[in-house]
Amino acid sequence: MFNRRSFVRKVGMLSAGLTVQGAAAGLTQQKKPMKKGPIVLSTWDAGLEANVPAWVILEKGGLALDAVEQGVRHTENSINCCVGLGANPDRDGHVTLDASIMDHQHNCGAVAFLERIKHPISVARRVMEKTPHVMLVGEGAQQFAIAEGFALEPEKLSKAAQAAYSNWLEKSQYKSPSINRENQLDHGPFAPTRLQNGEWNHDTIGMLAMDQHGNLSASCTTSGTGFKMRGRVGDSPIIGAGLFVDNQVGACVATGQGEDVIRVAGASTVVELIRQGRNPQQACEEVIQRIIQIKKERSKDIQVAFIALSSQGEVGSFAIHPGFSFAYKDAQRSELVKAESWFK
Ligand code: SD4
Repeated sequence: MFNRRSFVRKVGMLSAGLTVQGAAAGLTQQKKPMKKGPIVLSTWDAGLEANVPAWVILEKGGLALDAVEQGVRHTENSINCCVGLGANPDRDGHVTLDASIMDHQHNCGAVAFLERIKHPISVARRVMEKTPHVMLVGEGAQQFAIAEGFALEPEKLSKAAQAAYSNWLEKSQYKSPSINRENQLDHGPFAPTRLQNGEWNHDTIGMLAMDQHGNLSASCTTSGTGFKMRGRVGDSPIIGAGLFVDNQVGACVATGQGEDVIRVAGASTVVELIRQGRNPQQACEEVIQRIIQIKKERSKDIQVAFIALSSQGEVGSFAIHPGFSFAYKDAQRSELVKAESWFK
C-alpha cells in the first residue's frame, strides 16, 4: 500500500539533502575534471546491443550525434523489438512512431505520429538538418521522409504485434498506459514483450553519448504505448520532455509513461537541476519525486525512468518502480545496470 506518511518523510529528507548539496555546489560552481574518452548509455536491455554500433563510431573519434543516431537505428531495425515498425499498433490497428534527436549546439529535430517509415530517428535528424523547423508530424512528416528518399513501407503488423492486437481486440478496453515493472510484467501497454531468446523488450529506446571532444548528443525513438488512441503522442518526440541536451551541463532521456514525463518537462528539468549543482543521480531522483508528488497514490500504477549524463561524464538514473535497466559503455566496460527506484 502507498504509505503517505513514509512517502512525505522520504521526500522531505531527500529534498532537504539535495537542497543543501545543490546550494553548496551552485555557489562554488566548481567544475570537476572531465572523464577521459567517450561514453554511451541507453535505456532498457536492448541498449546493450544498440550501444555496439554507437561505440564503433565513438571509438574511431566520431561524433556523438552520429553515434546516437546509428545506435537507435539498430533497435529500429530489429524485427524482434517493439521499437519501430514491428511494434504494437494503436487501437485502430496502425503503428505510429515518434522520435527525436538533439546535438551539442541545441540543434534538434523530431517527428511524431509517423507511419510506414522504418527509421524515424533519421527522419528526425533530417528535420533538424534540412528544415527550418524542429518537429513534423503525421502525413507531413511522412511526405517529408519520402521526399528525402525514405521508402514507404507496406502497412503490415509483425507476427507478435498481430497476436497482441488480436488479444487486445477481444476486450478492446481502453486503459491509459500502465506499468512495466519487474513483478507486473503483464500489466498495461508498456509491459515488455518476452523474446524467443528469453530477453525482455520495450517499445522505446533512448540514448545519450559523449564523444572524444566532450560533446553530448541524445536520441529517442518509440512506438509509444500499445493500443493507444489514434493520434496519441507521448514525451519521446518532445524536446525538453523526452530528451534534452545542454552541452555545458548535461543530457537526459526519459522512458515510461510519457504523459507524466511531459507534465514535469522531465528531461529538461533533470538538466536544469544538474546546472544548479545536483549530480545526474540526484537530478533524476528529484524529478521522479516530483512526479510521485503529483501522482500520489496513482504512482503505484505508472513507470517512469530517466538516464542522465553530465558534461563531466557522470552518470545517473532513477525510476519509479524496479525493473528498469540501462546499458552503459565506455572504453573500460560494457554492462547492463539495474537502476535504483523509488518503490523497492
Ligand atoms: C511514450 N515514453 O510514448 C514513451 C513510451 C516508453 O517505455 O518510453 N515506454 O510515452
